[in-house]
Amino acid sequence: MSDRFSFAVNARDGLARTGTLQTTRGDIRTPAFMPVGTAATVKAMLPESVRETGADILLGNTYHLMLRPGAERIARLGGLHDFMNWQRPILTDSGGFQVMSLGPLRKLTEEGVTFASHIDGSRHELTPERSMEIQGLLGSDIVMAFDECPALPATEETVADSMRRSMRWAQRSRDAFGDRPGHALFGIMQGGVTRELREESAQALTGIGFDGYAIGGLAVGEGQEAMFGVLDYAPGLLPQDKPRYLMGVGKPDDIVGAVQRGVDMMDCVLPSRSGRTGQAWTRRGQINIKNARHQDDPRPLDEDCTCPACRSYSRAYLHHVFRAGEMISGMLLTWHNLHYYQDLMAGLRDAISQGRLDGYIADFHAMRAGGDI
Ligand code: PRF
Ligand code: ZN
Repeated sequence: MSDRFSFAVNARDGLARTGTLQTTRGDIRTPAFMPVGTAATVKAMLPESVRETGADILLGNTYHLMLRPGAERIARLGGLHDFMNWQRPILTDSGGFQVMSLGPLRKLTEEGVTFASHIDGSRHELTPERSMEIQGLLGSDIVMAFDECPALPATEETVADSMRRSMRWAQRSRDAFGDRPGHALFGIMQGGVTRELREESAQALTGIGFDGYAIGGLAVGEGQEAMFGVLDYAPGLLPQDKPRYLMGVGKPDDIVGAVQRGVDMMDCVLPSRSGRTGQAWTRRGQINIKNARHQDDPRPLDEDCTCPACRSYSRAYLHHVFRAGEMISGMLLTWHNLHYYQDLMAGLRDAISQGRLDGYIADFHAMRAGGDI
């Protein structure tokens, strides 16, 4: 690990922690939510607007960028930060998870995975070594080990075999990554919802040694109760002094529950994707802006929100532009949702620092109404 990448826990409240991840491209305040910038853009947002919502770091995807525009091209153009005009930290996912969920005609072997592009059908291969190479070409600050994530429910044997292969791939990822000062490599725990498999996976990863540890293989159809069941013990299997990243999570109440159980980082397409489909997330619950009952409503989405959508536009306007298919609809709702998510993270960080997380979480749940508000 480089001395230019470090993690310090500043305060704890129960199992929750707040801290700072230092990188050469700036600090990441944890617990952190990472907006997803799959195709070298957080859809519908300028990078400076993403920053204004409070994001310290973005997530990018090996799978999408290797297919279009290509990792070698991005490297020739100066790397992903310059290419997309985001100079702060970027974490890139390693591609295996996206191949399995998006790539047709995929074939998994011990070596890696071959698949057809979802864009033009061309054939490609990803291995731990190639994934490390691509993430290096992109210039990612936090590189993820190459893993495989089985969809749940799956038999325990399937989950065990897959986890053990991911651990062999984790070692190959570590070897291929080598020593890259200023760049971090995170391992990814697998093992489904089986405690013994999670323990075996944690042991394998800590034996190899990573700069941070992700909890993968959750939020893949097991439901929140089963996910929290794993999160009740999984963070505790990982080193106390390293960041823990829960991949692909989640809804606001998933995030709150994960932070309460000791998770430091998360990412999810939900705030950006649902912004484009007319869903707004607020402290009081969800708003479906498509609903006709908003068409005469002069109020903002949330009176207390300071985002541009809430400062300057009514629900009636947001309803209108959504119905009319105007681009500003996705822009405003995405901005609001990302702002809400970052506000939530800032609230969690403050509450942990001040030792009042339980009260914060009680208020969080009490404020929320069911259904469309
Ligand atoms: N592995 C990787 N990326 C992921 C996941 C995983 O298990 C998940 C599971 N929720 C989301 N993204 N590499
Ligand atoms: Zn708002």
